[in-house]
Amino acid sequence: MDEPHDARLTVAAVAHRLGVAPATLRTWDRRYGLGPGGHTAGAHRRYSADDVVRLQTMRRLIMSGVPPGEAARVARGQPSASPGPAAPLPGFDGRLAGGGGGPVGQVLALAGADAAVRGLGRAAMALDSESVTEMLREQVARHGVLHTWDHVLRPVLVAVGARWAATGEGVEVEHSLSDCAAVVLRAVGDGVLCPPGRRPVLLACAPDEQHALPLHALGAALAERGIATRTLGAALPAAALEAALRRTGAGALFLWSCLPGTADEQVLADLPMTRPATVLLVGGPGWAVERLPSRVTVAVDLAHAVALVEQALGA
Ligand code: B12
Repeated sequence: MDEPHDARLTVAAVAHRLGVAPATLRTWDRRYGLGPGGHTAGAHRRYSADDVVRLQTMRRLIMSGVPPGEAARVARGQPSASPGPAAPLPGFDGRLAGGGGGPVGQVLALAGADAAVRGLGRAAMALDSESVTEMLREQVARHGVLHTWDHVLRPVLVAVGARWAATGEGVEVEHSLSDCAAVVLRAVGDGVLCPPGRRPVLLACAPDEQHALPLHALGAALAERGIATRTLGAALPAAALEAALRRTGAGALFLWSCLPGTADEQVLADLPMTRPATVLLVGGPGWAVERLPSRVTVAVDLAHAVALVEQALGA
């Protein structure tokens, strides 16, 4: 039986209920035929209870990692307004990392990624820090820091960054995910000490550079190999970097810059010449390699940075 027209929901109301943007609903209508049933051109778009159930299924399956076309096929085939869960597709467990209740409704471009990456992406988007932390802890314990960084965490970070670049949204996801990751990565170094007589390894960000996570990844990867580091964190002013170098007589210094605006190559040129010399290493897309002083070595990825520090220490 048809519902009265005013019992039906507007695009805005459905979008709110599902936690997706109204534009997403219009795309699902246009691209996948998941629009309001009985909608005729010119009339106001109103969704019935059946339509909403189909859209809920669509959202739930996409959040589980099912490609949208496949999710739409299942959702379109849904016969009635029963709000029960859609049958899971093979390979997808149909659960939302955030518990399934809240208005998550936003996905990262992680098509083709493996289950660990998609799971982390879902939990990150749901701001579910307990799950994010647990998943990262498990990955590090099972596969180590290098694998976890390059094959699990980094793909999600890149996708979150790409989403921000495309929509201007998700800074809260960047903060939450980075915070959880920093907690897990820093814990790897617990109990790893710098042996007496060994010159310390300093890790720092360039002045004004807030992207400190790669420092924690490097610290953790070195800790796994028994090498302790001292992390000076985000946005270290040039004078503080110089003071730290003088006071510690570091054996190696690694300086990270993600943004060209934070990478001042002169900071490196101005560092004091310690004796024996500190090995100067940099990493991150911010640096203009041609402007770096000749005594500076560029690390291209995490494994390379680890190898360069090990080499600097003669390990
Ligand atoms: C998390 C994050 C944040 C967090 C940082 C929290 C923290 N504690 O670190 C917060 C929210 C603070 C933040 C702030 C900002 N961010 Co931000 N952020 C990111 C994000 C998602 C991850 C950063 C990261 O860890 N990158 C490291 C890895 C994951 O990046 P990658 O590209 O795979 O790395 C390459 C190399 O660097 C190298 N590599 C990878 N890992 C390692 C490790 C080592 C040791 C080595 C040597 C090399 C190496 O291999 C890769 C191939 O080249 C990136 C997205 C991105 N793609 O990086 C954006 C991103 C870096 N941010 C960006 C921007 C614009 C900002 C802001 C200006 C605005 C904003 N989004 O809020 C501010 C600037 C703050 C500042 N002054 O520094 C842009 C930068 C664009 C540009 N090139 O100018 C990015 C790229 C997002 C985007 N796609 O546009 N951000």
